[in-house]
Amino acid sequence: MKNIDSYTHVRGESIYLDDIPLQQGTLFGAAFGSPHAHGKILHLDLSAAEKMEGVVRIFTHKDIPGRNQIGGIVPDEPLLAEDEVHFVGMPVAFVVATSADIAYAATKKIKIDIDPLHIITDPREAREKNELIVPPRTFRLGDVDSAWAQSEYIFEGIAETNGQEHLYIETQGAYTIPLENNFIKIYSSTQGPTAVQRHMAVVLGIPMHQLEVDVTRLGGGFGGKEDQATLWAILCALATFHLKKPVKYSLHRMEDMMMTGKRNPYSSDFKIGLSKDLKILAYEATFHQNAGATADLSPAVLERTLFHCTNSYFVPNVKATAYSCRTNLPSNTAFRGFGGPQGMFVIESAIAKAADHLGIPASEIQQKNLLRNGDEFPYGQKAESEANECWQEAVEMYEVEKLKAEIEKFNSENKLSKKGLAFMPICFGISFTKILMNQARALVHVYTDGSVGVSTGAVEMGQGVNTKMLQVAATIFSIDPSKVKVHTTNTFRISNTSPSAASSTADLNGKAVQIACNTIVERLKPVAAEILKVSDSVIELRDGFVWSDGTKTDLTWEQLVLSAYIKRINLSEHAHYATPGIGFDASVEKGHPFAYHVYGTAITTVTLDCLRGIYEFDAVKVVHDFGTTMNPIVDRGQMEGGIVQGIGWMTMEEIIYDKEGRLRSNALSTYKVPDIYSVPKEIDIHFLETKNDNLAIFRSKAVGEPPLMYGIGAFFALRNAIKAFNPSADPAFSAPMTPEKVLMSLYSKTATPSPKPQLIKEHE
Ligand code: LUZ
Ligand code: MOS
Repeated sequence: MKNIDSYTHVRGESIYLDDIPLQQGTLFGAAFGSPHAHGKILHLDLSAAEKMEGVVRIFTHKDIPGRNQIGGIVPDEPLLAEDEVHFVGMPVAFVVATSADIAYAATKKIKIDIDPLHIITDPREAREKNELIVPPRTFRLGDVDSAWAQSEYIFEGIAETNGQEHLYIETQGAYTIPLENNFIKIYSSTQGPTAVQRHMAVVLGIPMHQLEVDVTRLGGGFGGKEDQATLWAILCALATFHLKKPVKYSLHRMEDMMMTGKRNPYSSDFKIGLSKDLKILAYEATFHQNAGATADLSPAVLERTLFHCTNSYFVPNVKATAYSCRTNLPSNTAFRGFGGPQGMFVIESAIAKAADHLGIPASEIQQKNLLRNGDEFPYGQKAESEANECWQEAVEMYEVEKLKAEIEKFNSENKLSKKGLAFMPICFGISFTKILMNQARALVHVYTDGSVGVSTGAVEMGQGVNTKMLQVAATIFSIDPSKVKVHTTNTFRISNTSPSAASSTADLNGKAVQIACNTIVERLKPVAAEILKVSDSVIELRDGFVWSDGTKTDLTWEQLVLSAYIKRINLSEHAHYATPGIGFDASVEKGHPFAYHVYGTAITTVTLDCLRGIYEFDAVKVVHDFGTTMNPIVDRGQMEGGIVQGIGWMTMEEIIYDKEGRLRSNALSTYKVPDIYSVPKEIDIHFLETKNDNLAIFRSKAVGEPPLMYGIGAFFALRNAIKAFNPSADPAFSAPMTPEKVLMSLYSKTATPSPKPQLIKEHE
C-alpha cells in the first residue's frame, strides 16, 4: 500500500506548522540567544529593543509563572537563562512582535554583558575536569582482565565520530492559541506531544489538562524533535499565557542550526583481543560522549551506546565504560540510532585495525564472530540471532566472491582510481531502553456509516507510521483502506504518549490499534450472529462482508455497523498496549531490555578518485531482517533514507565548532548533506523473511533506525580503497571521512594525526 500522504505531498497540500492559517491578532516570536558559550550574565539591556515599533513585549526568566525548568531526564535546563549562559545561542529572552521581521530585528538590539568563564568543547577535557552529566556506567561480561592473557593478538586505538545535524526540512516551531479558561491549544512540530504538554505545565504552573497539543505531521524529526521541540512551544505558550494572544515562532534555518543540539559526537578508546583463529576473546571500550551543556537525552543515548558496543558480534569478555561529558555546546540529543551507531563504529574500528595488522580482510574477523542463537549480550539478554542468515544470504545472492575478484582486477588495472569494499553487519535492539516508555494507547471510532477514525500517540514525520496505523485497522476490520482515516495526534484524545522514537512507534501504537479493533470486532460478532441466526463462533469479517462458517453472506460491514449502533452497542474503543517481558536492572546492568533485535548485512562498494580524493559509492547491497514486512514500499523508503543518512554522517557531514563554542558549519553552504548525487548508484535491498517469532506489529520488524547503521560500511569501504592505493596509509578512525581527509591519507606515509598516539601490542 502506498504512503497515504503521497497524494497531498506531491500536490503541496499537506499541512505543516507553517501552513496552518493564522488567527486574527497573531503575534510572532524570536529568541535572543547568548553570544557567548560560557559566562555570568552581568547585565541584560532590553530598552532599545522594547522601544521598537511593533514590539509587544520581551519575556525573560522573570516572567515564568511556574518553574524555569525543561530538563527531561535531569532537571538542569532552564527555559530562559537566569545568571549564567552555557552555550552560544542559549535562549536568554523572547521577543514578541507584530511581525516576525520586527521580532528578529528587535533581538539584534538586545545588549548583554557577560563575564566570560572557561569554555570546554572537548569531551575528554570535560572528563578530566570531572564535568560529567551523570556518573559513568560500565557494562561487563565475563572477565576481560584474564582474557587478555589468553589473546594471541591485542590491538588498541582511538575511534571518533562527529555529530550530525538533523536537517529536518521543516525547522523547529510552534503556534499557540489561547482558549477560554486559560486553556492553550498548541500546534508544535514535535515528536513528543506529551513532552511539550508536560514541560509546559511545569513552566506555566498549570495542570496538563489545560494544554491541548495537536500534531498533524512533521517535515522530518530524526530525533531532533524528540525533546528539543519543547523549548520553542513553551516560549510561544509563555507569551500566549501572558498576552492572551496567538503566538507563532518558526525558526530560520541558521537559527535552528545554531541553537539546537545534534547527534552526540564521541571520542572513544578501544582494546580488542583475538585468538589465533580470529575469535574475539576480549573487548574493552571507553566512550566519551560530548553531551553539550545539559543532560537532555544524553544519558539515555549513552546507555544505548553501551547496549550496542559489540554490534552484531558475540564477545565473551567485555568491559565497556561510558562517560557523558558536559561541554559548552548546545545540548546534543537523540538522532536516529540514538548512540547505537556511535558504539558500533568503535568495534568496527577495532576489527579494522586488527585486520590491517594481520593482513586480512576485516570480513574474516566479522564473519567468525557473528552472534548465534542463545549468545549473551553484555547486558544479559540472549540473542535470537539472524546475523548469520543475513550474512550468508548476502554473500550468496550478491556473489561476493565475484565482486571481490572484479574489484581486485579493477584495482590492478587502474592507477589513479581504486575501489574498496566493506561488510557492515548490524544488530539493533528494539524498545525504549527506559522500560516505562514502552507503552501506547489508541482510540478507534467506528462511525455509523462504517467509516473508521483512528487516533494514536504516533507522530507522522515522513516515516509512514500513519499508513501502518491505517493498515492495522483496515486489516483487523477487513475493510477497504479508504474507509479508514488516521486523525491528528492530540493530547486531549490520547494522553501520556511516549515520543515517536526508538523505532518503536509502529509497534507500540499499532498493537494498541490492533487491541482496540479486535475488541470492537468481538462486540460486532454477536450482532451479526443474531441477524444471521447462527452462533458467534462461526462469524468472521472478511473483505467488507460478514462471513458465516467460511461462506460469504449478504451482510455488509456498513449494515452490520449500523445494526450494532441501533442495538446501542459501543462502536468506539480506547486500548492500551505495554510491551510484555522486558525489564532492566541498572544496579547490575543486566536484564532483557529489548522486545527483539533487528539484524542485517550490507556490502558497500566505492570508487575513489585518487588524484582528487573524491569518491562515489557504487552500491550498497543489503540483506535485511524484516520479520515479515507489512508495507514493503514504506519500509524500502526507510531503508534507502537511513542508508543515505548514515553515509552522510560517515563521509561528508562535518560539524565544526571553534574553540569559542561557535558553530562554524552554520548553514547549508558550509555543512554538506547528501544530495541526490551522493546517493549510491545502486541500493539493493533484499527483504529477508525471518522465522523467529517477534513482538513487532504483524511480525513486521521496526525499520526506522537500523538501516542508518549500514552507512558505517561506507567509512570502511573508503578506507579499504585508500589502502589499495597507498598500502602504508593508516587513516585515523575519525568520521566523517571527508574528501580532504581522504586526500591526506592517500599521500601520507604514516598514520594520519590522531589525538593520542595509537598503541599496538602484539603478544608472542
Ligand atoms: N529515545 C528514547 C530513543 O527516549 N529512548 C530510547 O531508547 C531511544 N532509542 C532510540 C531512539 N530514541
Ligand atoms: Mo529517535 S533518535 O528515535 O527520536
